[in-house]
Amino acid sequence: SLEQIGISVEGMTCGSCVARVERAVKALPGVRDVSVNLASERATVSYDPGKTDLSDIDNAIAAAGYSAASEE
Ligand code: 9UX
Repeated sequence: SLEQIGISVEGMTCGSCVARVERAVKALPGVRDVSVNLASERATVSYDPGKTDLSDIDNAIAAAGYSAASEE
């Protein structure tokens, strides 16, 4: 089953940053939907916890060059 989580993302300053974060998270297995908001500095992610861990999502955002802190 899918779970929806909010993630605080720091370091995004333009629309291309948003696209980079979305692309990085969408590439993970089990991720169904990603929505990133530049103004609120938040990502909302729907994913299958059986396929991807929350820490994998944080790590993917960090590897893309931004700072992520998921809020469960
Ligand atoms: Mo925009 Mo973001 O020129 O890493 S892509 S600042």
